[in-house]
Amino acid sequence: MSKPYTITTAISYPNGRPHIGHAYEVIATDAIARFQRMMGRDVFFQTGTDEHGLKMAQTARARGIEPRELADEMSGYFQDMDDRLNISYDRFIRTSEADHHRASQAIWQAMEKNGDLYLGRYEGWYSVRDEAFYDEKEIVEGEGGAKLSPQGTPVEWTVEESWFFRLSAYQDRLLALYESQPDFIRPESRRNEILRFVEGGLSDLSVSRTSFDWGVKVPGADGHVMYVWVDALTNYITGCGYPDDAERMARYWADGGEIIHIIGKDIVRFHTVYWPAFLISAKLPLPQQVFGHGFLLNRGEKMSKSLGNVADPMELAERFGVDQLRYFLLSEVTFGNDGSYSAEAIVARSNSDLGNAFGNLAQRTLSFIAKNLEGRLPAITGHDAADAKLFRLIDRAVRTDMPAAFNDLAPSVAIDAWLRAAFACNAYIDAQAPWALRKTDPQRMETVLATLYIAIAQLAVAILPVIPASATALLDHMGVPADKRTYDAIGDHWYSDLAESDFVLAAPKPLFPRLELPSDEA
Ligand code: ME8
Repeated sequence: MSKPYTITTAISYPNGRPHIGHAYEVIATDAIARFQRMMGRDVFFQTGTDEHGLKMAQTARARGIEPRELADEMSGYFQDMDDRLNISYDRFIRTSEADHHRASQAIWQAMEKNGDLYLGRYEGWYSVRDEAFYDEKEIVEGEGGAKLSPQGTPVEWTVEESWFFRLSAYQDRLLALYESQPDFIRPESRRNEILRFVEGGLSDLSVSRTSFDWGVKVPGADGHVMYVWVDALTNYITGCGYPDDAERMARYWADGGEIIHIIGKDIVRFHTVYWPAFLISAKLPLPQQVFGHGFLLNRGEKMSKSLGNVADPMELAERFGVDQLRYFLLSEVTFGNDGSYSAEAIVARSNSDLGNAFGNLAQRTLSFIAKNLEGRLPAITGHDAADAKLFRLIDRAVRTDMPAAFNDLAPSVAIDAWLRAAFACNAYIDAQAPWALRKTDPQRMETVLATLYIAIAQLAVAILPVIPASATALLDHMGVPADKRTYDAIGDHWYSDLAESDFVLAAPKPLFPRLELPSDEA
């Protein structure tokens, strides 16, 4: 049995409804988790909501409700979105849950035992929007002399009694980590950013707050709640059984284990500086990799509530289809780079790749069989060189190129290999022209159709992580046995058994109906 595979998204602030950036992150992570499961891995996939902190407290106050009420309401929208988008999470964690409070207090005590926590007084800048402390040297001047964080968010001068974490003592250990585990931070551009930041020297980190009480209580320190990022980061080990379930920890959060955090580029510092320092201090294993994906922009512009261009992922899924949206986001954007989306780009992608390249291929082939052979699967009478060439090409895409790309967290590269294989099938069908063979060589026609049937099934399996519902519907329709729906098993000889069984192929319905844009958007 291969090693377990732990993969997580960031946990989102439920101070508003989910936006397309949240959908993007969880879809990408879901595709990778689904891929790993298909490779036979024991996967633990966690996502959820980050419910404490000042941002939540202030949003709730502005609405005249309690933070818990806000969290309950909004967290529900995130879960609904995940379920609607077919996200195969194993746990949806909410940081307000009891086991998470227990885990956060346990890691706190472990860091305290290691001598890394001390009581002091924080005087400095804080950004509520980022829930982040900034050094004086990082602050920039905005319009009218306003003080801004390097992310461009407003900061306020904050003075309060606070516990500190001795982050300054971790500079060398962190640099040694980045050196010995070059893939700890990906992509490369993010790694360089963090290297420069840590090489510049680290200040101790304020890790508790006394000016509000919406958070995890600091053990033994009345009036203190943990800084929201301390508890937020801890969510990853809560889900792995920390601190009570040693067996589960050994499975999903072990030294040398494969533990991957998928997050956005704006929160790489928290995950690659603070988080490993907390874990080293608490004597816990470190993740293997933190991947900071890019941002999604609306037609190239940053989304913001004031611009009114924040896309609702549920609306897009409703309008274009869940798999169409998933496919678009994963194929259009190179993982790690920023990307742009627009209604017309989703429509164009879906029509060209899913509709024309793959959907039509399946539609043409299956309806031809259903009609001309009355649903009996075509017989194979000796494959020729063209068939063998097509099989080799698909085998390479499905069993070599796509797994390599998914393993490398590069879904767009995997999709590219898949699409090229679909193009090859289209070229094959045009060259072989089975409709012409019907009169001249019906035996060869059957072999060609059978070759296509097998090829289409292989392509459907290979794209399962990206468009699980449509690919499953197609495989069900085609009668492909459930135990053959993996990258390895789909190359087995299941076809002749199916052809000899009493399976009858029904006339197919179009998988990806052509999408149209309303004329005012075209
Ligand atoms: O940062 N495009 O929560 P969050 C792509 N609670 N990704 C985006 C995006 C965009 N336009 N906007 C945001 C938090 N994201 C913390 C995380 S983890 C222990 C705590 C990504 O709701 C963002 O980078 O602001 C992050 O990975 C995730 O969405 C949640 O963002």
